[in-house]
Amino acid sequence: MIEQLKNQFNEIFQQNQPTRSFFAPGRVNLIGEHTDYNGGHVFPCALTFGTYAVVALRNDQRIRMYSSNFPDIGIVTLSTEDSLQLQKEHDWANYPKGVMKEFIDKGVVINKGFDILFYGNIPNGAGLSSSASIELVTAVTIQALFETNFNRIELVQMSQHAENEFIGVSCGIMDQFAIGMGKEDHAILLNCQTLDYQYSPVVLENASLVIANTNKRRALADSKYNERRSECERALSQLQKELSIQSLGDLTPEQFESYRHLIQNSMDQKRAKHAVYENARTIQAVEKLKQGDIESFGQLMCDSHTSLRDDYEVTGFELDTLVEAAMDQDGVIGSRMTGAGFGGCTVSIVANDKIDEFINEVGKSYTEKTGLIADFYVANVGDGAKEIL
Ligand code: NG1
Ligand code: MG
Repeated sequence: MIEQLKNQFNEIFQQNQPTRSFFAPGRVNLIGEHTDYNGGHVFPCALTFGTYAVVALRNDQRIRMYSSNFPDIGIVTLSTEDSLQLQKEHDWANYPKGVMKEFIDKGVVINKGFDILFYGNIPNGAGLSSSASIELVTAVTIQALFETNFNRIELVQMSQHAENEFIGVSCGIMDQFAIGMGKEDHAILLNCQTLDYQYSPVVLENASLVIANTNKRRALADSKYNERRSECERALSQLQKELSIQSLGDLTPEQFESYRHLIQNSMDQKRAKHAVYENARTIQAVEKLKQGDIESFGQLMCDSHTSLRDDYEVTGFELDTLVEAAMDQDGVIGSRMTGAGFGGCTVSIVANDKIDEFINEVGKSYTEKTGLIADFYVANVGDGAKEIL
């Protein structure tokens, strides 16, 4: 893969300086959905597919960027001299530009040009975080090229800040954290309020994680995402009239039940209920996984989906159809939507000897009901962003 990308690099940029190569994975969230911006816990893991960057310094001040995924856009050129007024022009290039701007804003002097080629093999816009993946691969590349010393969590926060400010998506920190801090064969239990975290081995006995892409575009994702955030903020501020809490993640389900009457709007109440219960479910699920109780972990995944469907209302026909079809199969231990919702992917735990049947049967039933074709990936849990040596 890397050899191929290096050849393409030489072809596109017509230069033969020694290159360095970097990789940042995509991620899948196992449980803890729409809890990150509510100060709760999430439990994501890094994947083995993601975004590659091949880069070489130049002897002048030009920065040239190319994505193999968007050949029609061609080479995007900027100069180190105008990099403070990074223009938002080319869609994909905004991600690396936004991250570069974070370095510049922290006082890093980008005084040498470079050529960089990106290639990503994550399905785009599917809730597997292609955006955070290109952000983090840029962050580790710039750190290496300009010999800066930000720690991992700083790189994660700079990437999230780039997405918030430069791209304009007010996401929580889950994606960048999972991708920046990922560890092979482990998922990360992250407290999104304190950033305390612990790695937990993903040991599924004779089963695997299977990701299914609805191939339904997440058209509503951004507007509804922001709407859910506001609903939760409103609920929180009404609870804060009697409770000294910082976020919905501070409440147990029992406390929530005693105070939910403070939330005036019944819709806001349902959103807050999801956030509080989902946070509790996530902590419980990780306990079960540690005890080797995969069945209970799977049940909690299903409960998470139900709550996202009925209380948070972010699933939709396609995601619900995939999860229902999955749970009708033999050897399926749990299944839920993953990511923001409204389309995108599901993640299921499937017994290894049932995976072929799962892909055939779930795929068939999904197409019958929706007219769409789902893609399936058996996921391996990989490392976080790194240089490929
Ligand atoms: P996706 O849509 O999967 O990238 C989004 C947010 C996360 C988190 C989840 C819901 C972005 C970039 N990320 O994930 O921070 O809030 O939804 O749990 O929007
Ligand atoms: Mg994204």
